Order: sequence, then structure tokens, then C-alpha cells
Amino acid sequence: MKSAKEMEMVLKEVCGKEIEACTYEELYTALLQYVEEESREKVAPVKGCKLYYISAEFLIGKLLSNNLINLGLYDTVKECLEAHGKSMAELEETEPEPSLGNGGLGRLAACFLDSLATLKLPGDGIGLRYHCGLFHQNFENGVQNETPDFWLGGHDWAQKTEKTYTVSLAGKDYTARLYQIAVTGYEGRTNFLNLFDLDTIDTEIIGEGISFDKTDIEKNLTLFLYPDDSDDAGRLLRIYQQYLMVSAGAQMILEECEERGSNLHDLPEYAAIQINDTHPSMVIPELIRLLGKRGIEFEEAARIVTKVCAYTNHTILAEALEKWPRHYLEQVVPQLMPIIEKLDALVRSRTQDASTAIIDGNQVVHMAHMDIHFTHSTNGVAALHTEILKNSELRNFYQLYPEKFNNKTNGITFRRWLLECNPELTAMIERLIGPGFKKDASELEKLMNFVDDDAVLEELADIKRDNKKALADWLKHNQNVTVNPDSMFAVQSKRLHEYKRQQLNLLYLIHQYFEIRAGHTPAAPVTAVFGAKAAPAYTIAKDIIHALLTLSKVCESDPEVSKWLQIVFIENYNVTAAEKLIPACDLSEQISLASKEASGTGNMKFMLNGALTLGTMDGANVEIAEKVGEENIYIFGQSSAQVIRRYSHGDYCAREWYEIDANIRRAINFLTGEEMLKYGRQEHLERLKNELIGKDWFQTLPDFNAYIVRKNQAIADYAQDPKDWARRALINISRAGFFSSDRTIAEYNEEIWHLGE
Ligand code: 26Q
Repeated sequence: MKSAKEMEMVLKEVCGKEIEACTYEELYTALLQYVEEESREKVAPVKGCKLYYISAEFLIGKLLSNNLINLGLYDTVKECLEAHGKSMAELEETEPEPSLGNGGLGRLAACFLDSLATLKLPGDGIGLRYHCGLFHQNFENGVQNETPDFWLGGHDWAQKTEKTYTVSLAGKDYTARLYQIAVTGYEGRTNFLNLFDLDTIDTEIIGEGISFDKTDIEKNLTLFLYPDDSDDAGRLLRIYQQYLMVSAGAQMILEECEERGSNLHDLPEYAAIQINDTHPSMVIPELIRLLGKRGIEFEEAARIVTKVCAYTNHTILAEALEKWPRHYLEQVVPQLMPIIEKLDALVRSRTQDASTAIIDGNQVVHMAHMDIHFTHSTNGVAALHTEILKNSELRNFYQLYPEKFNNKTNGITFRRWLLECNPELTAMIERLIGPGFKKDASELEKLMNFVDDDAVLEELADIKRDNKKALADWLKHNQNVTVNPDSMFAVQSKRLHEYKRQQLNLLYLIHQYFEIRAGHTPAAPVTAVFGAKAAPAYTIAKDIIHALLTLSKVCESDPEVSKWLQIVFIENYNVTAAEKLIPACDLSEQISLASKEASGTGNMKFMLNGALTLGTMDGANVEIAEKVGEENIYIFGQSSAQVIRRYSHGDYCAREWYEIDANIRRAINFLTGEEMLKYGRQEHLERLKNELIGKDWFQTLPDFNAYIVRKNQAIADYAQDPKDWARRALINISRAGFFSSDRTIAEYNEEIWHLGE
């Protein structure tokens, strides 16, 4: 362990001048270099099986503080900087956030990399080095606007290597170059995130907003994450991206395994590949193709690949299950088509059930079907989700391969989502139960000894108050909005999607507006905070954002309402914003339509930071409720069984609910009332209103009244008995241990991967 004095020497040497004389940029670059070197010291040779986690997204967040914490250097660096008048917070501002993911699936991949390295398991990530990644969001006149996020501008963590692989796309050879980000675990080993890219990418081709020529593969291939796929060119580009990732990845895997002594027939002893949703599914035929080129015949190759690969399903929404018209694949990856056809024939020899075919009667290729047939494990990401896969969504597959199906409830890394983002709470926990919880999260249980300790509860409440104040300062600085830290912070932050039902929250807030104006004020003032990006082509999602931004103005401009209710929408919600927001939350909104949210991981982050959950019995909320007990969570709404039944009967009629229920009618009509039209755009608001009355595919209206009752109950409890609220928050923290990604990764390893050292 270095002292602050020694750290000073290091920094002075790297920068070539006194710390006082350095800019933050210089200090950041110096620390990046130093951390890189320290991380490399922890690279260890691999013995036995190694994991390759292939994913289109790795939402890793900023790395400097995270890596310093994991290397045990954070306090020293902070002390050293402060001794020379420099602030860690300002230094952190210098680092751009890598923009390599869009939501839960990408953040999960990042948490998994942290846990693998912390548990000293050999496991690398494989993905793409997007130059602009996910778009940058800003609001203009109450509307989401997208611009490119040039995160690669300055110094970044991805080191260019000399390793390249040739990948054939549409019959033409391209050179994929490997970049590597060192992933260093908490007192653990160093693994790598391997990102592929072309040298020929050209950001100059970006036009208005995030538009660009989708056909110029050489220049655009890794420009953006999930390019708009509402047209053929966009969809083809996704296939180009996916194949670049899996082909370069598969070549790298085989090369590494051969170097370590594999004769490829024994590949399962050297490699385990986890396929993160269907985006990397082409790795299956690609590996078979590469094994074929090395002399292994098709049947054996298919058996080997099945043993090596495992598949995780992250969604049951039909539209997210990738399926490609056969002619797309014929155009982009003609070399894979004969293999996919053979795999399809093999499936047809195994079963008569046409619903599980890889290539269906319409000549559409189903990626998830290929995954389930040709991997040895298919897992869901929360207990309820896995049950739904087995019993409804993938029922026919489950009947074919019951032994392949298993659950791995998601988790989060406590290093980033507690130690890094909430140092005050971390310090309190450490003082009460010692430091063991940092690596063994189940030790948080020991906090149960303090749930009746008034001093501890008061301290917990003070910490929450400080975090709310810090968020308020941050919001003032970033968005020039002023929020009241003495109000209750009710937060819904996640991608914008109708199934997540930000629109339910919207209708509640409209309801509250009416109630306050009628003199029925809530038990405490409430600040409703949102953070969400909508996919650029997702019209209704953008309408929901617009309605919330407009309602925010309506509330703000009413002096009576604004005393009690404020709506804040965080611009460009990302990992950095989440780290400020989550520790400041009182009430965590997890209100998806039951059966639709595979797991959720935000729910776990909020719980760990002492928020109480208001949620439906969906995804991992079910397991959170089981761990904390019903007195310590606010559950409402239809059950997943009820929802599934409603869908199968096809008898949900939103208009009937609208017509029968005066509360619902009042809230929906308000969308196009004069107050809203004063600030908002009629076209957007009317479209949303019509959608809610005419369709409401995610059944907002049947849960509306139950949501109002539960939420108002939570606000009343918060206002009336702050000590009891703190007590229940502490119970939530102490029961959060199960949701550590260390536990999740240990389960994957014991049941699926069986990794070596
Ligand atoms: C598919 C086809 C075409 C274009 C895009 C896509 C696409 C892109 C991203 C489909 C899905 C995604 C991302 C899904 C995702 O983030 N799922 C979330 O995964 C989390 C981790 O398991 C869960 O906690 C969330 O419940 C789940 O929504």
C-alpha cells in the first residue's frame, strides 16, 4: 500500500511537474497511466477453463475511481490530491463516460466483469468499440433531441493492440483491430474487456443529429450502438456489427485456446462462452465454420460448440427476440448460411415441433431458437422470469430440453453501487459490522442488529439527507433546477419503454395535481425524479417524455401545486448520473407491468442505498419482496398470472376503463387540456392520449387506482414516522446481500462455466 507521499512522487514523476501546477486533464492522464500499470501487475496466467462473455453492450461507467477503489488506492490518491489543493470530484468530471451500452443488459455485463475479476475467475468480455455509442440526450422545447456522444475524444482506457483479425462481410475482407480495457477486481485479478473496431471508421460522415450513411460499412460500422433499425439499411448494419464482433471474437478465442494447448476437440475444457441475449448468437455458426476450416467435421463441431456455449435470455417481449429474414444473412454473412441450414436440418431431425425451428416457413431465421438448441444452458435473469420462460414463452423448448433451463437472478457490483457511489453509507456500515461485506455481501445481514438502534437510524437518515443535498447541488450545477432536499424523492430511472410504465407515474402525477388544487395536499412534499432515454425511433416513448416535461412546467407555474409537487427530468441519464441519483432516493419506482420486466437491476441498487421500493410483483421485485418482507416494500397491481391470462383472453379494453372510471378519465383528458397545451405540443399529447384510451398495450389503467393508494400510503408513512422509515430502509440494506453480482457469478460458475483459476 502506497502512502500519500509516495503517490505524490509518482504523480510528479509522470506529470513532470508539481501537482499544484497540473491541470485536471494532466492529472487524469497520469493516473490513468499509473492505474493501467498497476492493473497489469495483476494479470495472471489462466489455468483450466476461461470464460468469454460476448455482449453487444458493456455499460462500464467511468473507470478511474472504480479502479482506484479496486486497487486499494482511492483514499491515498484523494488524500494526496487534497493536500495539493485538488479535488477528487473535479478530477472525476474530467473523465468522459464510455458510451458502450444502453441499459440493464449492458450494465449487467459490466457488473459481471467486476465480479469475475474480484472472485479471481478468468473471464474476459468481448464486444465492440463504438465511437459514439449511445446518443447524447438533451431536451429542447420539451422534446428529446439526440446528438452524437464523442466519448473517445481524449485519453481513454481502451488500449490499441497490434492484434487484428480478418472478417468477411458481404464477401469483402475487413480488418478488425483489438482494443483492450483492463478490468481489475476488488483485491482481485485483472481480466480484459476486448473490444473490436475497424481502423477506417470516420465520424465525419455524421450529419444532422445522429444521421449518417448507413451503407458505408467501412466508415460507419462501429460508429453507433444500435443504429436506427427502422429501415433495411439499419437492420443490415446491425448484422454487420454483430458479425464483426463474433467473428473476430471467435478467432481470438480459438487462437488463445490453441496457444494454451487445446487441440480444439477438447475446446470445452478451455473455453466457456456466455451469449448475452441474441445479439452475439452468430458466434454459434461462426465457431462451427472456423472449426470446420481446422478439419473438424460438422456434427462434432456442433457438439463441441453446444458444450462451450450458454445463452442468457433478458427479455420476453416478442419484438426484442431477434429474427432476421434469411436474405439479410445471405447478403451479409453468406458463409454462415450453409451452416445455419445444417443446424436447422439437425433440429428437424430431433423434433417434429415446427415452432422450435431455426428457419421458419417464412424463411425467417430465429436467433434465440438457434441459441437454445445449440448451447447447453438457457437461463432467465430472475426467478419469475425463468418460470415464465419455462411455462409460457419458451414452453416448447422447455419440453424438449428441461435440463438446459435454469435461473440466475441478476446482481449488481457493490463496489460501484455502494462503495463508490455512497461513501458515507459505506463508512457507517463498515464502522458497524467491519469491512467483510465488501467481498462477502451476505455480511450485510449483521446490520439487522441495529434496526432498533435510534442513533444508527438517525445517522442513516442524516446520510440520506446529505445525499439528497448533494443531488440537489448537482442538479443545480448541471441543469439549473432547484429541488427541495426536504421533500420525498421518488425516483423512476431506467430506459423509457411502455412496459416500464413511466406513463403510469405520469397519470399519478396528474392525479396529484388535481388533488392538490382541490386542497387535498399530500402528507409530504414530493419531488418526482425521472431519468430515461427513449430510442430515437420510438414515437410513443418520446411522447411520454414530452408529457412529463410539459407537466413539470404546469406544476412549476402553479404556486399552490409547486409547494407540494415538483417533477424533474434528468437530462442524458447515464451511469454517472445514476451514481448521484440512486443514493439520494427515498422511494424507488419499479412499476412495470407484471410479467414484462425480466429482472430489473436498478431496483437492487436503490434498495442497497436505503430506498424503499414501490413496485409490482415483477422481475426481481418478487425476490426483493421475499427478502425484506411485505411490511418493508410497497407492492401493488395485477399479478403476472392475471396479466398473462388477460393477454391470452385478449379481452383487455382500455376504453372501458376510461369510460367507467372518473379518476382515469380526468387524468387522461388532462393530457390535452388547456393547462398542458399552454406549454406542450398538441400532436404529441393527443397521440399519447389516444394510445392510452385506444390501446394501452401494457395495461396501465387496471393498475392506476391501486398505484395511487399504495404511493400515497408510502408518502404518508414517510411523513408521519421518519424513524420507522429509516428502520425499514436499514432492513432493506441488510437484506440486499443476495443481490450482489458476486453471488450471481458464483452461481454461473458452479452450474454453467466451471472455470479454472
Ligand atoms: C433487439 C432487436 C433490434 C434492436 C435492438 C434490440 C435490443 C436491444 C437491447 C433488444 C434488447 C436490448 C436490451 C435489453 C435489456 O437491457 N434487457 C434488460 O436486461 C436486464 C439485465 O438482465 C434486466 O434486468 C431487464 O429487466 C431487462 O429489460
